[in-house]
Amino acid sequence: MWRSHELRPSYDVVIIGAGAHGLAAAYYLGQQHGIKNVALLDKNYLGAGASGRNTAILRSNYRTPEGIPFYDASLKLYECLSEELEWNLMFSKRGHLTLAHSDSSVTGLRVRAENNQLLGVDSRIIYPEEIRALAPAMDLSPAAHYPVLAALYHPPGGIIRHDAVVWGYARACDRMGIQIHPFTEVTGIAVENRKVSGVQTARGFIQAGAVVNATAGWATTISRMAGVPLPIVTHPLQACVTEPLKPFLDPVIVSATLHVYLSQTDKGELVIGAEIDPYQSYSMKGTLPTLEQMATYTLELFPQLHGVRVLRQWAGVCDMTPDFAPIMGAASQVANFYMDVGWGTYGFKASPIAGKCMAELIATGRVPPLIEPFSPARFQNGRLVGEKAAAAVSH
Ligand code: PYC
Repeated sequence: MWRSHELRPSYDVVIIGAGAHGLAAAYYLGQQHGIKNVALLDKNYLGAGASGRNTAILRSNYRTPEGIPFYDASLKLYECLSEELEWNLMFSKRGHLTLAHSDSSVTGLRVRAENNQLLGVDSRIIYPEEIRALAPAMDLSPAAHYPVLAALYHPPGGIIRHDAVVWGYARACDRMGIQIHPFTEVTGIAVENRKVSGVQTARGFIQAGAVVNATAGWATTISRMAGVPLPIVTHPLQACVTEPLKPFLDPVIVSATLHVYLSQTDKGELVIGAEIDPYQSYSMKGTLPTLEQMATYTLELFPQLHGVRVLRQWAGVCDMTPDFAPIMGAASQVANFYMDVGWGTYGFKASPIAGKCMAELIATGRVPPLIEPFSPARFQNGRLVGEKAAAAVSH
């Protein structure tokens, strides 16, 4: 899939973080811009971070005029990615339902549906009769604790095999001669005359023409090494998977009110996710209270699942920004240092378009219009992108 290498003394671009974002940036640097003297460094195995820990949901039903076209472009890249990478990523476009349990949620989802439609994204409000047709196993009775009043239906949403995304990009990078270095921790970033010039790793020093921070939950620890502060805090996000069941659930189901979202994999397991942990931490372990919450809230929607066994539980760490939108662009404090961070709970869905835009920025020096709104400068000029209301995860 990809080869091991000695570190070269110097690379045109060093990408820290070999998850889906870092790999996608490397892939598009090579594929679109012919820049192949690129190293991807990761302190762990490929996909050990958020790329292998998310609940593999793809969607573009965001809320803001900045977020909607960006995630839509990502979904469109995902649609063609199996063919492009010659690797079956098992994208299963089964539709995505965000449930409303109160009148105010219905109003919020209606605004989202209208924003989506105005920007060409397929989303609409549906009511219990149509919800029942899409998810007949869900409890839609008016007597439920939190009756389902309506849902935002987003047919192009679905799930994908997240490890395959990592492996597919990694194989394609390797085929272009881009070097992937797992288990190569970055311990320092060299800055000379306000320019990043190289990276100190546990395997030695390497010079770099440009350095990209694509380290998700560890984003602040890396950017601090370059003297670049970030308005980011790291919170764990937990998920679990059950034993396989006969297929009974087609769409992805999300309830922010119940702090839960779930889907059934092609193998039959239920993948269930929680809200972010309410404290900052780098822990990637599951906790019993959150497991109890995930089970309780899932049973509110699917009471028939009592007795189903949970096979595994885990956490990933999320880089949360104040406005729930990412930070993408060049640092203003030091030259040659680029950030693809602040993804919070949305990062995996954005991997292809984030990588493509970062590659364009690094190769051409021009900021692609799609990522202009996510510039780090927005925290100085007050132009925040309020994407919180489009979260599947309640915060
Ligand atoms: O935004 O769809 C989402 C999501 C699901 C899990 C975490 N984020």
